[in-house]
Amino acid sequence: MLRALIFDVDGTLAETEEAHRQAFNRSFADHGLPWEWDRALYRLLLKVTGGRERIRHFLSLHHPGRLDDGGIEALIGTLHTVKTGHYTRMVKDGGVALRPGIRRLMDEARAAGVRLAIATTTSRVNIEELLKATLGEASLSWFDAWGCGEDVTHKKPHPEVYEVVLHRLGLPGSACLALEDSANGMRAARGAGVPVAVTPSSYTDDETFAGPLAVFHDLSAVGLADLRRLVRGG
Ligand code: XBP
Ligand code: MG
Repeated sequence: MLRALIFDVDGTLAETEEAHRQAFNRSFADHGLPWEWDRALYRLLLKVTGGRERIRHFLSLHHPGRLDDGGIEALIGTLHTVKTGHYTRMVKDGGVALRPGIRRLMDEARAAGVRLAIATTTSRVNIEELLKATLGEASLSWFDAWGCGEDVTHKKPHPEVYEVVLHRLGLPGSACLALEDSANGMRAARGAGVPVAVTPSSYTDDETFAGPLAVFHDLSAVGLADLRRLVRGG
């Protein structure tokens, strides 16, 4: 029986990655760094989850010598903090909308007593601002369990964030369904024994997904009854 829906955030609740990309670039410019992540490069960099990890990955590919600088970890931390400030301002200003069907699915689940949870790689403040800007302040209390970047040692595709969320929900993975947009997210959920439905986003629509229960173009025509049927297996 389906007891909880576990939502990924970036790419699943909303097409956030374009705002993340612009926020990274603004932070680089603020620090006088001539780095500019265009869409094609960002698509490749997204294979590494986590903002600080992504900057490190970029350096390893394009400026490997910088990784030997004594102050590089401090610089990466500062760049990421400033990037988060830019990102949350964009979200507060209404720059990111929910993807189709998300609001209705949450309403349906809450009305039916199916619990809601979040399992993401991004920072808690980013999720709070996104929920407040798109669903209103009260929506913060709709979620019984949050798993965020700060809560784990290993980010997706490692299953840790899902393990944290299952522990906080007090449910086995088989009683939940994860909604994810990426292969990394799908692997994380499956690694924790959580069945997954995938809805690719504009930055993951070229990925191949092995093993989800279903792949939906978006969730506009997907109801709770459809998700229950998926988990039951027919
Ligand atoms: C998305 C990510 C994040 C965001 C940036 O993961 O990989 O790193 O791109 O956010 P998910 P931060 O879809 O699992 O939420 O800079 O805060 O890491
Ligand atoms: Mg995602």
